[in-house]
This record gives sequence, structure tokens and C-alpha cells, in this order.
Amino acid sequence: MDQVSGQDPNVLIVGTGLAGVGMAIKLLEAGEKNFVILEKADGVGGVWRENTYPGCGCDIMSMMYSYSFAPNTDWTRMYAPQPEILDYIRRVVKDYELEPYIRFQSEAVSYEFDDTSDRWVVRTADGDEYRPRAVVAAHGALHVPNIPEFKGRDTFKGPVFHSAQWDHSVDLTGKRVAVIGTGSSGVQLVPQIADAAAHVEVFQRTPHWVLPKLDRPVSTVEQRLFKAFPGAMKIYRNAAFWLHEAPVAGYFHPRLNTLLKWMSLHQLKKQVPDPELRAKLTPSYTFGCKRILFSSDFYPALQRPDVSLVTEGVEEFTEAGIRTADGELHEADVVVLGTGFATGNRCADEHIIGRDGLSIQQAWRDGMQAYYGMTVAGFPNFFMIMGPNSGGGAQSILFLIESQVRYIVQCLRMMEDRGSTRLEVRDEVQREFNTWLHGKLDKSVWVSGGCHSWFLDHTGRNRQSWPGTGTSYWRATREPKAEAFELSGAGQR
Ligand code: N01
Repeated sequence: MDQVSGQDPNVLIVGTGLAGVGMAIKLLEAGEKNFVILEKADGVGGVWRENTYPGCGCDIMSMMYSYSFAPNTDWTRMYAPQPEILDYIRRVVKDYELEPYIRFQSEAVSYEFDDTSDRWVVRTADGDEYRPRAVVAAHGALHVPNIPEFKGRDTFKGPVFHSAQWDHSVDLTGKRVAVIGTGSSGVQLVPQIADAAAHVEVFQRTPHWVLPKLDRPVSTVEQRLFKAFPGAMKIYRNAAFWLHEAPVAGYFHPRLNTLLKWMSLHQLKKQVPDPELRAKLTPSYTFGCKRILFSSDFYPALQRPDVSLVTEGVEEFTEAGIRTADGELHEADVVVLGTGFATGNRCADEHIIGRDGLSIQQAWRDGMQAYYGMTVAGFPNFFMIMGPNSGGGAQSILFLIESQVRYIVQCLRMMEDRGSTRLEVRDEVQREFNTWLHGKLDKSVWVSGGCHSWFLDHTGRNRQSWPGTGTSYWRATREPKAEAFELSGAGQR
């Protein structure tokens, strides 16, 4: 094993989720060994380590849920369950011998750019200090649970926990469980807990568009085929890739998604015969405005006599349960919050100080913005993976991560080739880019489709999505344009 970096690495990566791990692999392949990865927990995996709720899995097809350079021939299902994805990440970390670069239980709590040395000073919760030339923030877009301030929340006598912080010490057998939220997490967990619980009440604020999940086991014949003929796996992967690209045009021209909308309504009609319940589950906003859900077992779960849907708003928590706006008390033993993640300004609580003392909060006072979701004016040598407006469509996040990782490696190489110690996106370039981006997004169903979702911030702007297909993002980020950046060395200024 080569010598592993100390406190002054060339690159410091934060997070060992799919983004951080992919970044580390591509650095190694580019010949860069002087880097460290900080990980706040004691294991790798990011959201796939943290989310362990019953039924947790991926709603992107498993064939597209691996790095292109590290295909996984062992998926057991067309949509991989969480434990398999976590195993995959662990295996990749092992195969690429990344462990020596990772500092576990090292939570980065402060990032400050030193204008004199063109290095970042990164401090951890334990008081360690690193001085990397460049930082790659790969801590993900969906890692801060959204815990609403429900009135009287602390008065409830039973356990209350978020889907991303599942409390496995709580046995749901024979319990009355209240689940708040019917997004991707809620629809996955409700069918799974229904068997054990005495009763599940599902609190829905807004119905979602739900498409059937075409899940099935991957047969052993297919697995053998993938192992023997990698080309066969590529055919599956290509099919999955284009399936995920397909709905994107419909986000800008909703009529193109008429067939998908019909499929969603058809499933609803087939699985929910009661017209009253069906009406409650039928969205009134444009298809695709909120992230489309994939589930074939959520509606059937709602048919069970021991599962019920509550559509009255949550008014308050009491000692015994949840009181809704109509005054009814829904008694419960356990409350599960499937209420999503804080996404409006995901760095709101982070201490990130860029050039000339600029904080990320000041830079983003009018909303999160970046250049292709990776660089932010005022923050030299600071790269984000899955930063503002670089995800949120329908394509596998792995495809977008690979595009970003390649781009960042190229930026670092550009610095090296030019003898620069500082790379910063030009303010006017970022501004023009965001004017173009929001011009397109404002016409999309995400903004004009009549719903509220985690894609939008408090100003109503979409701060998450790339306004196009994965392919268009890949094309746009194939090579960084030197003229978009200010590149300088300490001696060049
Ligand atoms: O969160 P969500 P999620 N009172 O924001 C409701 C990824 N993911 O964790 O729609 C009452 O979608 C809220 O209601 P409304 C994926 O990208 C991926 O489910 O705002 N209800 C909604 O129903 C996904 O999009 C996988 O009216 C409240 C729910 O809580 C993202 O994570 C699996 C409320 C939140 O839904 C987030 O999904 C799981 C309140 N105060 C997650 N506040 C994969 O398979 C919120 N809600 C890859």
C-alpha cells in the first residue's frame, strides 16, 4: 500500500457514500494518492448506511445502480433492497483498497479558506485539523432529516422516530403505529410494518403520483449470464438507462407523460376499488410535479382492515396520539416520521467560510446556487457532488455522480497543469448559468405543476433539479471550460 496522506493532503473528501467513494476511486485512477476521506460514522455507505427502515430499497433499477466501472452481477432483484446496496458499497471500498484513506468517526464541522496559502482549513468535531488544497463535499443532498415542529410533540408518551433514524429497539408487534408522510420512504415502509403492527394509520398531507414498481427477482440464470457475458449486463443496463431518461421530456411538456399518468391512474383504479378512498389518493397537480413514486404494494396495504388512511391535517401530538384538524384523536403507541429531508438550504448549519470571509449562508442568502452543482463563486478549490440543481430528475444518481467526479478530476488536473493553487468559478459565469437554468426550470412541472415538493425552496425556486436528461448533464460537464474559472497561483496574483 502506498503512503497514505497526513494532515496536508491535496484533496480532502467528506463522506463515504456513493459520491465520496466514486471520487476516491477516480482520484486513484488519475494517479492522485495524496487525499483523505472524512467520515462522521464508523462505517461507509452514506444514506444507504443510515436508512434502514423496513422495506428500504432503491426505486431506480438495480442495473443502473452501480458504477459503470464496477458493475454488480449479484443483484438479486430488479430493484435492489438497502442491505444489498450497502454490501455493494462496502465491497467496492474493499476492492479498490480505500480503507487506509478513510478517517472514520471524523465529522468535519468547520471549513475555512486560507487566502494566503490557498488551502482550506478543515476541522473535525474531535479537534483534528487538515489543510487540504481542495475539498470535495460529498455529504449528499438528503442527509438532514426534516423533523417538523408538531405542536406538543414532546408530550407523546411513546417512541417517535424518523424513517432515516429507524429505532430497531422498538418492537412494532401488536402496536398501533402512526406513520406521517407518504413520500418514497413512507410508501416503502407502510406495507412492511403492516403485518407486525396491530394497526397502522397513515397520515397523508398530499397524495403522490405512484407508478407500478416492475420489481422481480433476478434469476440465477440471469446472474450466471451476467458473470459469463458482461455484454449481457450492458444490454440490461442500457435498457434501464433509457427507461429512466424517458420521462424527462414530460417534465417540460406534460402531455408527453400522458401514458405514464394513465398507468398511475390505472393502477390506482385496479388496486383501490372504493371511490371515496381513491379520490383521496388522486393527486390534483400535474404528473411529475413531485418526485414520482414507484410502488405496487402501497395501495394494497391501504386495503387491509388494519391499515387506514388519514387525510385530515396533523393538528398536535397529545400524550396518547395525534389529534387531527377535525378534532379527532388518533391513539398510537409509536409514531414514525416519514417526513423527508431538509433540502431548502442543506448547508444552513454548516460553517463554510470562503474567500474574503464569505460564508455559505451569505453566498446563498437568495437561495442555493452553484455552477453545474459543483463549484460556487467565492469558494475556491471547493467542489460539491450533487450540489444545487444537479439531480432530482429520473436518472440514476450514480450516472450523475460519475459525470461530476470526472469533471472534478479534470478541474484538479487543470490547476496542476497551469501551476495554479486556486480555481474559482467566475461570479458572472455562475450568475449567467443560473439565469439560464431557472429560465428553463420555471417552465417545468416541478415549478409550475401546482404542487409543493422538496425540490422547491421557500422562494418557490427549484434548487435541486437539473433541467434536462442525465445525458444532457453528462454532455454539458464532459470537460470544464477554463474560461469559466479564475485560475491563479500564489505568485500569479
Ligand atoms: O421524503 P418526501 P421521503 N405534516 O419529502 C410529508 C429519496 N428516497 O423521505 O407531500 C404532514 O418525499 C410530505 O407531505 P407533502 C428520494 O429522492 C429515495 O419519502 O409535502 N406531512 C410527504 O408526504 C425521495 O424523493 C429512495 O404534503 C408532512 C412526506 O412527508 C427523497 O428521498 C427511497 C409534513 C415526505 O416525503 C425523500 O423521500 C426513499 C408535515 N409537517 C427516499 N412534512 C429510493 O428508493 C412533510 N410531510 C432511491
